Amino acid sequence: MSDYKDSRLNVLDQLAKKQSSYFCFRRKSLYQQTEVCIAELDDRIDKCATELLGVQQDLDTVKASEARLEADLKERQGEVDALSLENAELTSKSQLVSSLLSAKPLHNEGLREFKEILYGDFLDFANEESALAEEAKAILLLQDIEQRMEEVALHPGLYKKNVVAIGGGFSSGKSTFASGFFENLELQLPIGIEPVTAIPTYIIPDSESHIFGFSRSGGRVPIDVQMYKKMSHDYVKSFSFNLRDIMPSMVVGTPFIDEKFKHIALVDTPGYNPAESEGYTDKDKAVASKHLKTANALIWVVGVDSYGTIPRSDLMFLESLDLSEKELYVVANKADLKAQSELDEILDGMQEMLEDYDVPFKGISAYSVINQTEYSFRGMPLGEFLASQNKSVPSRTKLTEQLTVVFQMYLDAFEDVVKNESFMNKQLHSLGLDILSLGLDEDESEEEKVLERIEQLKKSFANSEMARLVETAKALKIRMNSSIVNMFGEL
Ligand SMILES: Nc1nc2c(ncn2[C@@H]2O[C@H](COP(=O)(O)OP(=O)(O)OP(=O)(O)O)[C@@H](O)[C@H]2O)c(=O)[nH]1
Ligand SMILES: [Mg+2]
Repeated sequence: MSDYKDSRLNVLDQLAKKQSSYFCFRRKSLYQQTEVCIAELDDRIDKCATELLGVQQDLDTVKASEARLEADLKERQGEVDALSLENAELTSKSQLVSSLLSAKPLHNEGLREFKEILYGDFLDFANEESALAEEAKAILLLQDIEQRMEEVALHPGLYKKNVVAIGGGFSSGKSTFASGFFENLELQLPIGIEPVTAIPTYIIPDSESHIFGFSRSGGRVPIDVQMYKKMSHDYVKSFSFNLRDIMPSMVVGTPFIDEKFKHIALVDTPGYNPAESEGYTDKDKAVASKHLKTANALIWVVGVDSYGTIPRSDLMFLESLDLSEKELYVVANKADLKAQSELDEILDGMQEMLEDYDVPFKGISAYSVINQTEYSFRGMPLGEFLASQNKSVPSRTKLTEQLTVVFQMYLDAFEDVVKNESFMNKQLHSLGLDILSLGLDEDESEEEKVLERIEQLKKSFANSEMARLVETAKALKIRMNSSIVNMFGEL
């Protein structure tokens, strides 16, 4: 029994040994296989890592070129934006130019008649007569009437308004002063430290805001606020010609801050003395002068920051304007930049200079347009002067009066000639009588010859020619006056 048991154990022992070496062998082979797998996997991981690195580098390259492209795109976009802005600008400029060139002149029969007489029969008459020494002045006065008629015909809002022009050196604050009257703060005249105002602008109180440009041919075109804001010297220069040649003036109608200015129309003019650099500023003096001359009153703005007094060139320019029919007020602007003690000295100095140059003025105000504050004044204060200008001036009456002045100049000149001729006639007549009564030597034929020459001289001093010219002048005045009446009747 025990032998059997032992042999069984033996067998089992051997079996176990065999089994164990089999499992060892299996495990070993599995282990080896796994190691191979791991090595393969490591290999693949390395390859993948290398590939990934490559992909990463590609990605970086793509990202870098994407960034470059984006920057490029941005640059191109900027260029496109700039080009479309330029294009929009050019389009709006060309639209303005073409609408100005094609603007139909507003037809007014009275105005047409006036021009026809002025440049036809009147000029013939002026060429024929030689009595009036100041003929150039008479013609300029008639051209002033023509200009005023054109302005009123184009913008009837000017009718009955008292036109107060704002003049002065460049950058003295004229446009800022005029903008001070606007109720609509969105709408301001272009201002700046460089010469800004290039095109004279009429500013008329109206219930709504609107802007028009006047064309050379007598038409008008609406101008939008955005374009208007750009209407500076630089903008005018940016056209390849002088825009002012086809748009000599503009009108801004807008509600005024105060009802008490309802009868006033302002004219903002270019500075008369811009730096004579490139561009069209050299003509500013003539343009300013033309508009200042036709206004009823004049506000002269001086920037006290730059001069501290009225510059001599201002006084000489003022002297060149005929101020006899106009009221002048001087605004010593930018007074906020000076101490009160300096301001009184400045005003005294200005008053003295105006008196030295014999320039009549209603007052001088040390004023700050920006602060709308008056610090001191001589004569009347600015507010009082403006209030005194708030009067309805029927343009028709004013033009008729001006016409009367012109023809009176002719009639006075003719009267002087007639008086002189009558005097000469009388003298020649009495000379003839003296010769007859005294007798000239013994020779009667000589006496007759002298008397005949006296008769000829008397004929050359006969008044008939003058009487005809007086009649022509009177007839011209009646015709021109009725064309003025017709023009206003058509408005
Ligand atoms: N300190 C101060 N600056 C002012 C005053 N009024 C105007 N200015 C400034 O002066 C500069 C010129 O003003 P504008 O109104 O353009 O002058 P302007 O006389 O119309 O100029 P042009 O049209 O170029 O002849 C601008 O920078 C204004 O801001 C003021 O009362 N005080
Ligand atoms: Mg200006």
